[in-house]
Amino acid sequence: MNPNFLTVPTGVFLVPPTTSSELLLQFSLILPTYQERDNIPKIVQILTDLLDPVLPGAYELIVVDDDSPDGTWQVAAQLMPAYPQLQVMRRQTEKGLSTAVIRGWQAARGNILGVIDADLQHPPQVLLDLWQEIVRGADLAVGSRHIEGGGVSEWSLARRCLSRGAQILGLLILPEVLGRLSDPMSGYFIVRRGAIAQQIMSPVGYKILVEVAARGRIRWIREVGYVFQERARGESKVTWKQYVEYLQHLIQLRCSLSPMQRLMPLGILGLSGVVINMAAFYGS
Ligand SMILES: Nc1nc2c(ncn2[C@@H]2O[C@H](COP(=O)(O)OP(=O)(O)OP(=O)(O)O)[C@@H](O)[C@H]2O)c(=O)[nH]1
Ligand SMILES: [Mg+2]
Repeated sequence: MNPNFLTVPTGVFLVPPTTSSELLLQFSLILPTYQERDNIPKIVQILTDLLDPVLPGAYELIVVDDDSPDGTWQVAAQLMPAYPQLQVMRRQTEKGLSTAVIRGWQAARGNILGVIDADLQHPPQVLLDLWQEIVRGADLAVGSRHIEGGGVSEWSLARRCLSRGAQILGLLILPEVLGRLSDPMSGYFIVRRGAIAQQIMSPVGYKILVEVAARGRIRWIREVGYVFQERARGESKVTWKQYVEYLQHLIQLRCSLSPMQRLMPLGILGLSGVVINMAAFYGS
């Protein structure tokens, strides 16, 4: 088997610590995929053109595909000879966006870990701005649709309401976590390995950022605005199931955060975050 073709055993979701001598790279970017065969060649090309000048030989792209029936993993694997920084993971026994990202990070060799959608809805060039924020010292750099420079392109009113409703629900259940982020629903971010290393992660569903912000040791967060693009190829996988899983995820986190955090769900930090976020809702 090609050594770049990864299989990671299932188990506890621990990201290895930074001190490992195997960590040779600066940056590992995960592209979770399901049924994205038409998007993969383009996004790999764009990301390579973007990152090669900034991090020559010091980064990797890891496609984590859940055995897509359209053969996304095969298409990605065929690209590997042309892109030495590309690795492909095919998962056959597990499914789910968040766990795919963590699987990718478990296999990653970079000190900085990131995630980007593979369907080109996250503008790739924003990655360099996120990277700059990490270079300046942030533990977590998040692409946000709800700050200056951010937005969504052609979302229906129903989808906007669902997205905002999900955010408000999250603020009510986990204010000390979601209050720190203007766009906790974002799936576009970079985090220092040290901030999540050896933290047990057990995300459910789509919202991996919520899991990282809740369980990571995140001191400094920076946000960069981005406009969520419309899909040009392939189909969305979002269904009602993701909203149910999101609620399940919030409750699971609420129950498992430390007793101190549990005692003050509406503590000063969280409450100020709620106020700021509510203000942002009505302002946007
Ligand atoms: N490995 C893996 N990737 C997934 C899974 N579900 C979605 N993805 C990928 O995660 C990214 C985001 O999924 P989308 O379905 O596009 O969700 P979205 O961008 O939030 O919503 P849309 O605007 O409706 O497309 C894409 O790259 C998907 O291919 C999954 O179960 N496993
Ligand atoms: Mg999408």
